[in-house]
Amino acid sequence: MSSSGGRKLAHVALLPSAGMGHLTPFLRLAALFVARNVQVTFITPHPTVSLTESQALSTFFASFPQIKQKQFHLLQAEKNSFDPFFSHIELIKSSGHLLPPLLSALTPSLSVFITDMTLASAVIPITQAISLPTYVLFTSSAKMMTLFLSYPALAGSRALDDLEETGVIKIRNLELMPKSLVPPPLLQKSDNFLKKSFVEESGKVIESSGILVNTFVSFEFESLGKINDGEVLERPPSVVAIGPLPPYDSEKSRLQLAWLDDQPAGSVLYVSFGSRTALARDQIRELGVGLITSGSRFVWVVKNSIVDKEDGQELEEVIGHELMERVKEKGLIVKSWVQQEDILSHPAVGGFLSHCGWNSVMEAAWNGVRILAWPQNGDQKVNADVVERIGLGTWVRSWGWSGEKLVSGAEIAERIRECMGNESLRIQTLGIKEDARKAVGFGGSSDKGLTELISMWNQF
Ligand code: UDP
Ligand code: G50
Repeated sequence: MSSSGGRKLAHVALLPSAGMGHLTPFLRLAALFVARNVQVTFITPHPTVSLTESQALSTFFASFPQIKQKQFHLLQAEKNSFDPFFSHIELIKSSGHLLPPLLSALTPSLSVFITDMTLASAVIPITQAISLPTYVLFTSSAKMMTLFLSYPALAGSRALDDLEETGVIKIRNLELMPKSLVPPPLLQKSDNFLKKSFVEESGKVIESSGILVNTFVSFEFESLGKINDGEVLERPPSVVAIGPLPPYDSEKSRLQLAWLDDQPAGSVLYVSFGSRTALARDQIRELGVGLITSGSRFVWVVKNSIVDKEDGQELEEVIGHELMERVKEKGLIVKSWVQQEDILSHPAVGGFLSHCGWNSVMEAAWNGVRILAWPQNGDQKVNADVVERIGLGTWVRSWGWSGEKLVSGAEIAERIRECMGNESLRIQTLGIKEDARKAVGFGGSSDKGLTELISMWNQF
């Protein structure tokens, strides 16, 4: 705690997990805290998986000199063939015993600790031992949280077995979601990272002081209600919606945008599958054909490998010379990190072909850009379902999970045309943008949630 003019101020430490999808919301939350005079220490697991993460950290600390950075040096990584982001999460967890000396050296002493839902089982026992109130930032949807919080009970019952594909997953007679939305590893009989993670982390998250979630009340009213009214768990930790976490200033680069500046308002489709999803080569090429045939203008971010450092191939090798030439006529194609916020906030951009990683969904809502959902893995179908129900976009369910089938260029083109030409969807998404801005604006639901938390922490 520190004092300023006799008033106590909270000192909060943040510990994010691996990958941009987890790091970005933590950075945005830290920036919000600074704007509200909360003292922030940001703990950075070192090394990071991707180059992008280390670059984002450098830019961030240069723009926020008032935030203290503490490097958390991880144990030596073992090389394995497992998903690099999941194996890094394991590494951060297994380095947990190195945290106590780092925390006890911080001055003034901490009022509150905030960590990611994927690290709860390693962090909470440590912070409990020093009586440090600990909150969890849940970086996916509240709908996903209903599944996460009930998973230990579901996995211990027969609720996940013997269900038809169309069957509905229920807990204590509450309908959660159809089985078809659930991340496939959670339904497998054999052990896997996600199952283990859901059981271990969920069991500890319920011992936290509370959960912050990057969503907003009007966007996920039903799921937030189910949790906070005790329908999912009898005594849940309090769940506070604080989103959409707004981008901070240094995220905006204003580079790469010359081409967009010359396009008519709302005419461009932005195509990206996030920071850690590479489509199969044949699917990348069908997507290219689809984009060209759709007749729409587009900005296409092609991702050829899961981790950026390992992607040495030239764009032309990935999509082929002929396609490359045709694509250039109508679009901008890149095979590098782009500032998504710059693109989504550009007036030329009207649509977003997205895998529905939750950050992307919140960013689309923030900017009022309609989504053509193409979920690939993990929590993305649950998120796509939220998008479709609230009217932020459309979803072709028959396209299936990643690798289930090859979706043809002709079909992709048709759906792009439908989405870009959908005037009622365009108007609806502008309404969602207004709701998003209201939620974080003065007196809005997310603003109030965060204000109440901070004033409580200032008393600690
Ligand atoms: N992102 C970006 N540029 C890219 C790819 C991704 O800025 O080229 C950002 C995107 O804006 C979002 C995050 O990286 O904030 C990705 O998180 P998301 O939850 O959408 O998906 P994930 O990458 O975790 O699958
Ligand atoms: C990433 C991924 C698959 C996946 C998820 C990812 C989620 C998000 C929720 O983020 O479902 C989640 C909560 C707790 C946890 C892990 C993930 O321990 O590749 O399903």
